[in-house]
This record gives sequence, structure tokens and C-alpha cells, in this order.
Amino acid sequence: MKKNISIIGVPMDLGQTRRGVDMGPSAIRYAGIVERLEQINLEIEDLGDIEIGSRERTAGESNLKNLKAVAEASETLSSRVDEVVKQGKFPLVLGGDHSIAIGTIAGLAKNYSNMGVIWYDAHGDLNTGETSPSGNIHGMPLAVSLGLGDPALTGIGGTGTKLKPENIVIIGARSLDEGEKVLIKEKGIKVFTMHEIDRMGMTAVMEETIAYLKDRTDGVHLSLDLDGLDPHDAPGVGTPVMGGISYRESHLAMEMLEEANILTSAEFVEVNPILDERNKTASVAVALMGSLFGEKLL
Ligand code: B3U
Ligand code: MN
Ligand code: MN
Repeated sequence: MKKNISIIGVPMDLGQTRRGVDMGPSAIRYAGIVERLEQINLEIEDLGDIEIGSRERTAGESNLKNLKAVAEASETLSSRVDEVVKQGKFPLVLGGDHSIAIGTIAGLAKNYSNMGVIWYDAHGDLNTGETSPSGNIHGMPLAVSLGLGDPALTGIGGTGTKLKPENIVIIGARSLDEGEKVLIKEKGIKVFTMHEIDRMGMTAVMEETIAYLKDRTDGVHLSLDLDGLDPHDAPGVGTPVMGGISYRESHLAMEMLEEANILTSAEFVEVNPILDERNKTASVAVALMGSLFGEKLL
């Protein structure tokens, strides 16, 4: 793993309706991310936050909420991520709701033609304007990266699809909408639901994930939605779903990714300090990043 890390904060809450997730980057910084990574001898720079437009109060032409502001912020983020990669650094993006992945992946796609993505999440985030039950863009970023959905989003960072369906692995899914299930089957996206995690164990899930992505991709991005974890361990998220991945399993997953040395970028999203218990979820995110970047128990 590259040892030069650039943190980009994305205080975005426009991809869903609950307030507070815009404070995620601050909560993660407050929980000590920079100090934690400095302790493991990493070169780390904090580039601060990107600017996010205001919540649109008027109904637009689209059923996608805050479409224009999300698209603008995503374009800015895409450029920032692209710059960081071109400087030879590892982008570590802190959300913000999961709509930020549209910009992150668009920026990465300028540098990787065959990028892999690990989508660690209770949800598939594979909705389009047609299938979305909510109109919330945070439920759409993976579909957008596949080139599906509103052109205002799929065109971010230039036209063309950013990701191939066979280069995606979803881990932790337990709340998929009907349209998402159809898309997963149609596109042959690899998914480890909670069923597989329980049945196979996290070790086998990660071994398979790593083996699957290692040879076929030219870079791997980890997009970790804290709601992939069980709400008991990560209560500060907007859409908690029971029966999730444990704190321990998540650490193991991060440690195995570090050992495999396949990641080229990462993002941690959906930390909402307003819904949290004494900044627990941000602290969990920081602890997981510690493992991901090489912190050892002994
Ligand atoms: N699939 C639902 C719910 C959801 C997606 N992502 C989150 N929640 N965090 C939707 O609105 O698209
Ligand atoms: Mn998500
Ligand atoms: Mn989710």
C-alpha cells in the first residue's frame, strides 16, 4: 500500500434527507485520524474539505433530490481525487453520505482503466431514478459508476462508464431493493450478503474477494459505508440495518486488505455524529483505518 496519504473531507449531506452526515469529516478528524495514522509512520496530509452547495428547497425537474448540488460537488471531488492520484498519493476520502462515491470513482477512473471496487455496505446503492424508492442519490452511486442513471451524474469526470460490473465486490448486503436485485443478476455483480459472511466466515469472504480482484484489476478502491457494520457497533448512521458485520469481522477484513496490499484508494462514508453515541461511529471508522493502513496488535 502506498504510504503517502492525502485526506479529502467531503461534508456532503445532500444525497439523503437526514441532517448531520455533513459533519462526518469533522467527527472523524476529532476522533483522531491524522494522529492515528502518523503513529504508524505514514506520510499524511489533510487537504481539508471540498465545498458543498446548498440544499435546494425548490422542487426540480428531476425526482433525484438535490441533483444539481450533488453533481457540482461530485465534479469538484472528482478533480481533487484525480490530482491526488497523479501526485502518486493514496486518496483517503471522508464523507459525507455515500453519494460522494460518484465523484471519488469518477476521479479514480481517470487513472485506472480496469479499477476494482469493494463496496462494504448494508445496501447495494445500485438504484437509478426509475428504481429508487426514495429519490436519495446516496442509494445510487454504484449504478451511476456503471453508467446507469441521470446523465448529470453519469457524465461527471467525463462521459463513459467508470466501472465494469465484473470488477465490483459487494460485502455485507442485507437490504436490497427489487430493482437492485435484478441489476445484480443481470450484470453478474459479485455479492457476499450477510448470508455468505455467516456461512463462510469473513476470512474466506476476504480471501475470495482479494483473489477475485487481484489479477483482473489495475487498482482497487474500498468504499466503506459504516452502515455495513451492525448498528450495535456503528449506531451513528442514517439508515441502520440490523444483522450487520461486526467490529471484529471488519477489523479482520481491513487487516487482510492491508496484508494483500491491493488497495489504491479508500473512502469511509455515512458517519453521522448527530445520530451517534459519543462519537462512537467516527471512532470505529478511525480504528478500522488504523488496521487498513498497517496498525498491528503486536
Ligand atoms: N436502497 C434505499 C435505501 C438506502 C440506500 N442507501 C442507503 N439507504 N444508505 C434507497 O433509498 O435507495
Ligand atoms: Mn452506501
Ligand atoms: Mn448503506
